Amino acid sequence: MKKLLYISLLFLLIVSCRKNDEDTIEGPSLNDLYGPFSILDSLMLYENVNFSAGESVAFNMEISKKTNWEIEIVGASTGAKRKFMGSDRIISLENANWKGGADKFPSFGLEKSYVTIRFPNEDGEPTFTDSITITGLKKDEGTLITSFEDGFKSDWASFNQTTVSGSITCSDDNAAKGDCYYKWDGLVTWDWAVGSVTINAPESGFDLPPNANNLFFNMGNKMVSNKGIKNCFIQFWFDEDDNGDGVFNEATEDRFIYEYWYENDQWNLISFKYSDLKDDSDGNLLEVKGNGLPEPAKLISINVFFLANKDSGIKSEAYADHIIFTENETYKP
Ligand SMILES: [Ca+2]
Ligand SMILES: [Ca+2]
Ligand SMILES: [Ca+2]
Repeated sequence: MKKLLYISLLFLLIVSCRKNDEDTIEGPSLNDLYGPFSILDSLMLYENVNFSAGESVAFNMEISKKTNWEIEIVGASTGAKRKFMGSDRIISLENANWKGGADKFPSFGLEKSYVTIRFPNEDGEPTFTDSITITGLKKDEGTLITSFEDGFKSDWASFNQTTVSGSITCSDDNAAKGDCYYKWDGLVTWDWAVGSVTINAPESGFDLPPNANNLFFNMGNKMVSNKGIKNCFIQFWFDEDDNGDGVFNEATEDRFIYEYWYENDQWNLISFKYSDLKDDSDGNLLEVKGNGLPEPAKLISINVFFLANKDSGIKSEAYADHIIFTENETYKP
């Protein structure tokens, strides 16, 4: 009995030592450094995925050692991109579970998407490719104001300089999400103002959650021509019906103005907390005519205004798409 106890104690000791060794060794194991690379359990993707039905894509794969891998998914017609990276030996839904989102605008559409898996640190940089067709889009969280998919609403208004065409444009594969977006295009040599679209709330209002502190405004924007740092920007007007009489009075009610200046010529997500509208970019209280409180429930109009340098001598072109409010976090394209 005593002997048996010794033996089992010894055994326990060895096991625990081994375990300890593995846990405390710093850096990669010999197998990870010098072991042969092979795929033990290869990737098997379904033909289709319907994200709107709650499906997702898990890139299940098992390899012989820990090594860096990257999975890149690219939408065939949108060019949308999503990337996963890691170094675990087992790739599973724990570290690579695609729920239909892109890393940034443009978003994926109903399209074929190409999957490439690379192992950049292995001999010959082995690469695997596959594809999967998206038959249903991921569901957006939040309150969608418009993605410009359903035409110009009767509540809305627009302004364009005489030389500018500003309108909803569809089916040219340039949208940030869906098929359509809003586009301004024209040469304006006498004014920074190019054009604007005013999204007035329908009779029933925008139906936004009341708390400005966890509510984010989001919109996709792309500057295409007459671009450059300090050369063009989008100016938003958020008009609130502070007294609740159904109309906005410029002299007595809050118009919060927010400016987004050019950063690069890709689709960008403009995103900020609604409560941040009370301050200017230096953190000083914005001077407004109403009660000075950003109140989403009182918002009755959003004006999206494109301005660009009048002295540059070239036409100004910019796109806007997918205006959506989200709670607690920014929009995920
Ligand atoms: Ca759209
Ligand atoms: Ca009013
Ligand atoms: Ca207010």
